[in-house]
Amino acid sequence: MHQQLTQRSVDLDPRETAEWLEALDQIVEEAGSDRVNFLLDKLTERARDNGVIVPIRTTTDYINTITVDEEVPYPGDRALERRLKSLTRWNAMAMVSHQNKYDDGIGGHISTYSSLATLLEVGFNHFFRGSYGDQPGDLIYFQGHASPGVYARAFLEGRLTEEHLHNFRHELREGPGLSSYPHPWLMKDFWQFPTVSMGLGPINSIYQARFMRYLESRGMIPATPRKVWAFLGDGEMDEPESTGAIGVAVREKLDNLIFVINCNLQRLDGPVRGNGKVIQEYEGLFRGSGWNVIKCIWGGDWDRLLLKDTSGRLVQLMNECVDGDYQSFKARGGAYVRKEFFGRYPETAELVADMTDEEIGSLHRGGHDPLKVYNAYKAAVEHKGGPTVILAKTIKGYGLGQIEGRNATHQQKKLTEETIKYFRTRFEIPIPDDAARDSALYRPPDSSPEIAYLHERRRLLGGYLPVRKPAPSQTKAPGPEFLDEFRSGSKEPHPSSTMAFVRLLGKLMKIPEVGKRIVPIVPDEARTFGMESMFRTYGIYASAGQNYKPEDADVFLYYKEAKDGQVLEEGITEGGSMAEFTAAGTAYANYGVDMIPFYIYYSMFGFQRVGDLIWAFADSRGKGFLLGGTAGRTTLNGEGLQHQDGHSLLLASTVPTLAAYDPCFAYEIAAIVRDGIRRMFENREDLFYYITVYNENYPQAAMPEGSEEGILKGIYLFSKSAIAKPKARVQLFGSGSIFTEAIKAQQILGEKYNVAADLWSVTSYNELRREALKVDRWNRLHPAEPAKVPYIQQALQGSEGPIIAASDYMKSVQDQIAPWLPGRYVALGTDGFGRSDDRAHLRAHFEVNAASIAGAALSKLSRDGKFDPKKAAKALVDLGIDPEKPDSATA
Ligand SMILES: Cc1ncc(C[n+]2csc(CCOP(=O)(O)OP(=O)(O)O)c2C)c(N)n1
Ligand SMILES: [Mg+2]
Repeated sequence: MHQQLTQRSVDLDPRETAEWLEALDQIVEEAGSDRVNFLLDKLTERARDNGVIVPIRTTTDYINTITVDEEVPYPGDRALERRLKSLTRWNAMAMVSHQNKYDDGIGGHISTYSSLATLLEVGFNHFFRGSYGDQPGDLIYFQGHASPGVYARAFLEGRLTEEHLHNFRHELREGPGLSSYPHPWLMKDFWQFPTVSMGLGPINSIYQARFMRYLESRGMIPATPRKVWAFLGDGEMDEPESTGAIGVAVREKLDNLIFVINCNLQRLDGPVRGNGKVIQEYEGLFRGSGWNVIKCIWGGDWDRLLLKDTSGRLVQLMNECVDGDYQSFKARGGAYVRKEFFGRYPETAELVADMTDEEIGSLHRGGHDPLKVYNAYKAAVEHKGGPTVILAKTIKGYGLGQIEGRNATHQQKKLTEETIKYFRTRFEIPIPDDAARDSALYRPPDSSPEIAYLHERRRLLGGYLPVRKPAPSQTKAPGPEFLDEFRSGSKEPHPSSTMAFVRLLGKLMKIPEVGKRIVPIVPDEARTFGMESMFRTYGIYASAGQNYKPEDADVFLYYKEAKDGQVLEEGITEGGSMAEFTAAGTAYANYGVDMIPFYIYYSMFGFQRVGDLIWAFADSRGKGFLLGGTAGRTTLNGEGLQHQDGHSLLLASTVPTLAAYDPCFAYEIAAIVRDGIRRMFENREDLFYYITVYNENYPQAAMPEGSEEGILKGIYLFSKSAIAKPKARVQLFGSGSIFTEAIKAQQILGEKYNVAADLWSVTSYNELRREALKVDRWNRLHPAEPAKVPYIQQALQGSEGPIIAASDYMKSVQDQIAPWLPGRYVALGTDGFGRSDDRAHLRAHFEVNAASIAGAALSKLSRDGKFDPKKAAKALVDLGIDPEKPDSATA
């Protein structure tokens, strides 16, 4: 294949070729591209009929996609822009180098930005819009490790001060600091998108572009030419998330999306594709998926050589060399390139006979040539009907002398004096030797032509970027009457908490002003959760509308797709759904509109599958509700080990801004959702919610008077035992579906053993622990003040006896509050792998059924000297518990 390709590049009969090409040009001109495609198809067909093997080619020669005669001249002041770029380069380098000199090992990256500088600067000077009239501007995902360059530009713009830059990676000192990478959590007025966990930028940006269309289609924002730009590393593209959703962008015709892949041919350890060509690989991948692919490989100084290349040998050579070669060419300089590259063929050696080694060594790559980059961007912005990817070839560590293109360049932080001097001379930074040695920052005065130019360009483009500017709240949370429907409990047939939630969501969607902001998101599980009626009522968002008659068209609740559909049916992609949830949950900041996403999914396929996307959501100050459906290790019967979730709550506890709840009853969910909307959207608090919902049907209880505060804080007394003269007293905690087992245990204990059991519904161990830790901390830091009492202890004030805390989650979830209940606490939970069986067997296996709860109560009472141990042992047997059965934790 390789041989075939290269042979094909050699033109055996240039005159004949010219005739064919001319004929083609004429048809392009006279009849347009449809006719050309028709003829090409016919030609291919005829060639195949004649026995010619026509390979399907998704790649083109290793040259620029945009030819010289297609280029427009550069519209900006090249000299001033070069100066600005050099200054940005300098300050980025100086900032990192300076910090590492004074704080050894503090880190930072120089070489990523040095490869990216032209790609960003052309964007800043000509493309990135800060606003569209009164609408927010373009959404830009910056390569995370290039943050020093973005800071350096903001410094030139006067948006960051010298103090900021001197506090790069010193966020905990006096004065404002700069975070290592883009983090909206740490720099909330600056960064919009956390991108440094490789692969999240690509998938999030695709769904951002899709969500932008959704908002436009639903009339939530006006349609603008706004773009989503994603700057990505070529190594980063290895992540499955990076390419996993590229088909979505084509299907959705996202011409508002531009990927720019910074192909510096290296990642952290070495070459991305030493034995191949990363640009060709991605060209094939993206073009094969239907993207508009623009390769920007060679700088303008190659044009002359390519023009002279009548033999086709130069293109052949370009095609032949692999990235490992190209990296060596850059790292080893001009003489080496003359010998090892051009020297391979007499024709190519001849092409550069009139050039010095130095000239050969400094032949540019496309990603470092502003004219080439400008033309690539222009073509991308003007492209209609689908997404564009620009594959720009660059040099890692560009301008850093000895470390240019070296395998170890990624980790370089401290530069030698010699490198700094070289850099200063190469980029003509007007600062004296000693200041250079000291990595001094440099900003010309505001009156200088370059700074004036910079401000003018940004003014024309509508403002500075990046900037994060949340709009004021537009949301009023539903009032207390929202709970009314759920206060009195359910009637037969009793619903599950999932059904109750779906009902609640429907109710919310009917409230004017709030309803239109709701974004239900499902990854092909709507029917699992009983949400299919929403398809018909609200429609499934489909950018193309519905161009077919649905199979179930004659049924009232048919599968309705619509351009203005409200439901986002993402298909089987938890990653994609999470990315969509992220776009929706940050719309308040990025588009200036409050959108309230509810993403409901199989709880098992949440945190452990897309945990990093959830982490990034938190970093983004995202707001919304995650609903872990089919929750619990024993409530989801039948499914087994890979479906039954007993730990998502524990994982949820690791996310600082996530309030996680494990409610049992409809009114609890209603209270949590109502308060959630109030806190997140009305009050603009930075948090989001995780709520488990189960698929077991049981009576939804009536709401106990005065329980709302406890529901939100994490615990409330559901019912006190009515036994008059009990032998002993215990407290039973229950969460989620397992609370129904605690209710049964209360009965068993009372009726069979005359033990009084008070019942507590624990909606959130996570929240209780957080509050208690906060109080403890305050007490620790204020030893001279009266100690405050954590809510969990306040709530349990005066309660008597041991506490048995059961849930459908691991014991560690319950154990979170054990430190505040010393000596009283027994946790029952679902440690261990799930099993395929029914609920009764599962709950017996994991020891979270009513019998196990009752047994645990008696056992603990006996240990406390409140119940005869022999009777307790007999009770266990009577309750059907085998004391010698295997431990589910290790079974
Ligand atoms: C998920 C993830 N894994 C690993 C890393 C560590 N890491 C940071 S940069 C980098 C190499 C990046 O290479 P590339 O994408 O080619 O970017 P370049 O710096 O070359 O522009 C790695 C592995 C990370 N940030 N995220
Ligand atoms: Mg790279």
